[in-house]
Amino acid sequence: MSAVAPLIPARHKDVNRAKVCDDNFVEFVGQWSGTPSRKPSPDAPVLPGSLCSARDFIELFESQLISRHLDLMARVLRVQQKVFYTIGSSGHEGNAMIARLTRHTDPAFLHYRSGGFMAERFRKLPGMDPIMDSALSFAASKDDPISGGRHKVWGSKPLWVLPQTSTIASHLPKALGTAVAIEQAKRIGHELPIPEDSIAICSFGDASANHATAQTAFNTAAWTAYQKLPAPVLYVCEDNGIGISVKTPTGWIANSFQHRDGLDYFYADGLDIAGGYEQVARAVHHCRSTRRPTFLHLRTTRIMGHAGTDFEIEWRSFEELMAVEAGDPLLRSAAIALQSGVLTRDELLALYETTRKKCFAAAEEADRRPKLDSLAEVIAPLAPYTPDKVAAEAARTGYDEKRLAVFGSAEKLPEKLPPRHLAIQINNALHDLFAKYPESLLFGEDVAQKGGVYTVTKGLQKAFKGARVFNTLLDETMILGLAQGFANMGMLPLPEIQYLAYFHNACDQIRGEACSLQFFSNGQYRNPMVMRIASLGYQRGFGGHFHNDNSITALRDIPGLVVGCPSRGDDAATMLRTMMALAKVDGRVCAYLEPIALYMTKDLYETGDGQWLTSYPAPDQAMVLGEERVYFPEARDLVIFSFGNGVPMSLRAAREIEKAQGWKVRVVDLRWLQPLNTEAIARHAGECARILVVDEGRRSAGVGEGVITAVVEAGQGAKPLRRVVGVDTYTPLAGAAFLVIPSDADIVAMAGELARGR
Ligand SMILES: Cc1ncc(C[n+]2csc(CCOP(=O)(O)OP(=O)(O)O)c2C)c(N)n1
Ligand SMILES: [Mg+2]
Repeated sequence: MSAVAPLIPARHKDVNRAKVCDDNFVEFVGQWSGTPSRKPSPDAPVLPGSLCSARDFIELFESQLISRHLDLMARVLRVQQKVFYTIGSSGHEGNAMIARLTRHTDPAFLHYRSGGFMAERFRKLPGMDPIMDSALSFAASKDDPISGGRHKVWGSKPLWVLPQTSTIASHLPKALGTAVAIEQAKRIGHELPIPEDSIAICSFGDASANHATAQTAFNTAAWTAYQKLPAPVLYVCEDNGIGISVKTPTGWIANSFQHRDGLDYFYADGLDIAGGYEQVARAVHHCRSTRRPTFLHLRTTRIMGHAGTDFEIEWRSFEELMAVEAGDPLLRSAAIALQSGVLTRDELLALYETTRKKCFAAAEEADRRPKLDSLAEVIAPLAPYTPDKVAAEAARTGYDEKRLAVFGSAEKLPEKLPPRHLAIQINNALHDLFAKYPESLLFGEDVAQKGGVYTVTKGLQKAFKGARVFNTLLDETMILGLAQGFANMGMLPLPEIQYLAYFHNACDQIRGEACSLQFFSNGQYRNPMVMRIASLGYQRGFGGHFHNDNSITALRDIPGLVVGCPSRGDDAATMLRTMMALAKVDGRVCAYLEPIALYMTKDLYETGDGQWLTSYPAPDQAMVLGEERVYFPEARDLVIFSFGNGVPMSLRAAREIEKAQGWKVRVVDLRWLQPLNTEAIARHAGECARILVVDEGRRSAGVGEGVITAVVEAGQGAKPLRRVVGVDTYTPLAGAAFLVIPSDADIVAMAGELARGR
């Protein structure tokens, strides 16, 4: 033990920094010795020269206190297992100003330190209770009005706060997408669910601003503004100078954003309501009136650590911690309250303690409320499906005039024309669906004038104009962010990803964001979309891995995502109709995989036989989700399960197998790859003597594994069964590609093995 007296009083050395901050506040107010001014009238400036009135201030201060006491409560009750989340808002409570200066109909995508913002936004509608609603979320009670107990999120349906996942920066693209959508709606005559002059608000931390997903959103915002296109997004960077334990270099945010063309920079002091209010007001006004992307650099600090589990004293000095804590914005607000005469010391302390009591009482009440206690409840909002409504919507007609206008005349309607190949029928289906859904939009790289790399979208822009069919900048994350934005505003987006290989770098926009929205909002928000992806291998003449990627694995394990892959033109049309209906009716996110190598395929068995051409199904025809196509249903010696390119290959191989083995072969085109129709798989496996799975994807984690599992789980695993699959490798260029993916001959050979009992 050192004989020297510690420089820092023992109380301040407490490992429990929440308690230190709490005590600091009480001590600060108790010891305040200034001379208060005469209490201002509610409409008078809280301090001379401030734009913030006394009324504004006192409500903002109350919101700050609610936020703070929710944090303090969480730290105490987490230990008692009554609260399950401790990432707090302490030091960031100034974000309440943004809520006050915007409307409850401005869609908000919030940083996890948004307690102040939320408490303030709750004031915008009568009869709402920020404390109880938040407490229910902290307690993971199924009465939590936003997530139904699935996660502690900041969110509210009536208040237009869309809940976020905890992946930092992933919400920035969709916030911009929402801003663009607000403007685009006017151009396509879509009625918005919010006022036309709304802005999208999006907050995040200073470390998060460096993330690739954030940077692409900033870049796209600037790219949009550069073309003089409106994008009213208010990006709020809550700069506390640190990300968990990594300090942001001093001045980095200002340096990096102050002079960014197309992203108008504003600074506000989030630690000081009296001064910061006007600065925030200026930024909000700029964004709303100019409709330009606006970057608000909000000064904050972070007290009480990153989360309850972050014992800062283990990696920071007490001196440093105390310096940070001295900058607590609540101390500044308390000083303003006392100095302005808005509150006396006693009133302030009473307000502080009453707010504490309310938060604890709400938390105790929340703890008594029911939790999610059945699996069915947990997953209820994940993947809603109302089959009858979807079927009716998919087959809905009644837009004949529009069809005639699009296709030219009754004789030119695609169902009246001779059979055509896949690309043409997808193109026809898109024209049809654009006539059916005036709120649909298609966008991606090269999709407009060029009509896509494979001309699948050719003519669509001409027919439906640039507001509905347009090229984006080259960034898949942003394409999918835009899609979410349009969907948030009630439109029906069809984003295109140029190649499957390029989906992967933007996967989180579907995995972490789009597919999670219904789950984390308990079905209250939805972002329906049909994502088209040119996919799979077997291209001749345009080779290499990245144009022939055959991995569907990354899509198949995304909860709630529907994945389909048509192998022929008629199925492509009916599947697309069903996906649009799934999006429209049940808000689903769908991935529509277009096998590139089959786009132009006309023949099946021999050159010129035209057997892979199909007639266009009339618009009242649709495919049921999960329904397979069966070739030779009477055959029972062997069933081949396949999809995509594997279907025509299996059909050709079936002929050879019949010749070689004398077997009648059934071929099942699964068509829907997620969810897999395990019942149908079990049925066909049960009816046939042998089973082959032809999966052009890779051996590991591919669709084939799912099919075999379904077969085995259905009790059919004792039957002879084999897989013909791609190799676990990248696809090489030119002819070598065909060494790593299944061929007709491989299927025939595998049937031979089955016959020999190997
Ligand atoms: C994509 C991603 N990477 C890492 C994390 C883990 N993580 C959570 S918060 C955080 C720091 C964020 O710092 P900042 O953006 O400054 O926000 P602050 O917590 O300081 O408010 C990190 C690394 C994450 N949530 N998401
Ligand atoms: Mg930070």
